[in-house]
Amino acid sequence: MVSTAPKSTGKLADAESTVRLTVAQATIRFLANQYVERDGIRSKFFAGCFGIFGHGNVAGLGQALLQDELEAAESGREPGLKYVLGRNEQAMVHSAAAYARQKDRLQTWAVTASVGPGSTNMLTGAALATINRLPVLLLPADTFATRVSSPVLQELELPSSGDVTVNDAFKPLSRYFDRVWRPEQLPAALLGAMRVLTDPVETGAATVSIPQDVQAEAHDWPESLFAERTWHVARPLPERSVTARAAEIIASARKPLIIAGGGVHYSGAEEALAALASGTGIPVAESQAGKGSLRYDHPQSVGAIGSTGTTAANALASEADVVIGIGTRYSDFTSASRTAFNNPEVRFVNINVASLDAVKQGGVSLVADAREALQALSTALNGYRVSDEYRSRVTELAAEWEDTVTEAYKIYATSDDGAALNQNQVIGLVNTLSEPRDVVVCAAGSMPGDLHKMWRTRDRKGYHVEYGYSCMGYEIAGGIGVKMADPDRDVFVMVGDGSYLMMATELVTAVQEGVKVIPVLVQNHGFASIGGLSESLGSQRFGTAYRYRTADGRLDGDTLPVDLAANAASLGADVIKVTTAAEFTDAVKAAKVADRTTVIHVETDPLIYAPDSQSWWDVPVSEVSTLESTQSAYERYADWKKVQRPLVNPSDR
Ligand SMILES: Cc1ncc(C[n+]2csc(CCOP(=O)(O)OP(=O)(O)O)c2C)c(N)n1
Ligand SMILES: [Mg+2]
Repeated sequence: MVSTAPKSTGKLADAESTVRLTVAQATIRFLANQYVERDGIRSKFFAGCFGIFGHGNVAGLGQALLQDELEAAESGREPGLKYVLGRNEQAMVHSAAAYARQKDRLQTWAVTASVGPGSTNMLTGAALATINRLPVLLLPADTFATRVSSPVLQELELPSSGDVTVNDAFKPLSRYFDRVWRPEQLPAALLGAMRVLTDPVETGAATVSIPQDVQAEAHDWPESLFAERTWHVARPLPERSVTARAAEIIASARKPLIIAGGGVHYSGAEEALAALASGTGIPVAESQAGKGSLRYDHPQSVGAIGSTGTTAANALASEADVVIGIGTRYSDFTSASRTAFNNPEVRFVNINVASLDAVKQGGVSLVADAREALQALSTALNGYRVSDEYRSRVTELAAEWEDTVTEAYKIYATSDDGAALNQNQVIGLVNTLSEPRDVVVCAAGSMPGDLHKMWRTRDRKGYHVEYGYSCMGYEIAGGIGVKMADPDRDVFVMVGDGSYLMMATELVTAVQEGVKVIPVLVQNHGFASIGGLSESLGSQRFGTAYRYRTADGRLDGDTLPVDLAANAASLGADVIKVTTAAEFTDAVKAAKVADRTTVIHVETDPLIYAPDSQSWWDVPVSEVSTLESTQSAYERYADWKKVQRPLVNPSDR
């Protein structure tokens, strides 16, 4: 419906045509017309809108999505925003974030939730997206702007303030937050959200909170609001003098080490990185988000670094005289809680599009797009090569770790005599039975660390472990996002029983949408990860196993008669229950040819761990205790604390 402003006199004569729509209808129409462009490639920014309706959005955004879908069907076009009904608001945000990651942040989803609990269920998802620097647009509904019938259902009603609602909790978790109290505020709010979502430095959760009455309110919008808009995703160039300084430091290095982070992927800098590594011989270690920056068998690849690193990367980090961070946040897992870099002369060169990360660890901050910076550095390094001796050491260390992994993956004859598999073997089987382009997804428990160490990544988008927030429950929802983003790949979702129990419900969404994922459900009756951590910290695995409470009041009775395979089947998935390696192999083959979501359920022993990475993670231990186990753990803790480096490296002073 187009109405034209009266053409009476003067300025009014030039007034733009307007369209009368509700705030919600205008929001959907605007979002459907947003595009991004990078390197000359343009694509729609929103793949669709996840949603769960309640009274806060059913008649506003819900009505607008319905109208969009019906109008599209009538005119034979795709809906502006495809609607997908999720099962849990947090999970929908995970799916959107995973989708964005798989698309290198060039496309994402909007997520609409009802007022109150529907909206606050998205808070965890918002934190995850912001921490992982992944764009998601959150559209929580809010209580009435007019407040005529306050207090309404699900209203916070603070005695100290009239304008605070539960949605204010999104503010610290969002890179952009606005509340649209009046229709006139909508264009600025949407443009603000788009600016942040498409900016590689700023990106994260963007939240536009729309009160339920405002969603349904009509307004005359200028037509230009709905014109196609293309947002350019920038590749900021490195400054020439800083590149020269960085190259000078690298060229002086005898034992340089690159740490590749998620920024390598988002910039699409893998080839530039491989060229630099091959040309110079500088070894490349990877953070969780950066894993897959190089193929695992690239001559300069030394695999994972840090607390869950390989012995190869950690040995090289310990000696390195120049560390070159590329697109890394230097989380505690990457720096082994600042115990990884032990050369007293170590210097840092940090390439990052975000100055926040570029200044970490001190040293030279090359604030730029990773691909651009790597290309500039390759030229500036002009023939620099590491010594043959260092090159051979890298090769040897990498080969040693590969042997360790081969051993951990090994299936012994006894494994096929009905003996249970251990988690290393499960990872090995999935790795060897999957195709190079298939994707492994995980987030929390013992598997992220084990995958970081041992997964042999063969494709740049083949490894997807969410480890900025390490959020239990992400796995299945995230797997759905990955599969929607990249339907040609099989998606293996590695999910522990603990994580599964937190958010298995998205299996229903996978079934509904015909999105096929392959969850590998590792049942070890509780928390192998936190159990092991607890033991190492002197807390004796207290409260980490799913067991009956016994007569003496402790949670250490028999394991519970819980059948997660039956649970998955009840949610509509196909399920294959396996014990042996042979059965596991058949199950993976069956799941790969199936066109439905197929869960592989396997029991493992929580007491068999991945090979040690000779590293540390700072988790404080009680300084005083009546328990001997805690006292000796504290002694070990205190020893590690002595190795921990202060915030700024000495060489940077
Ligand atoms: C939402 C959330 N709550 C708590 C934690 C802390 N935590 C990390 S791993 C873990 C246990 C995971 O259990 P499971 O999924 O069975 O994996 P396992 O440790 O057995 O490999 C817990 C409680 C978390 N990461 N996320
Ligand atoms: Mg478990």
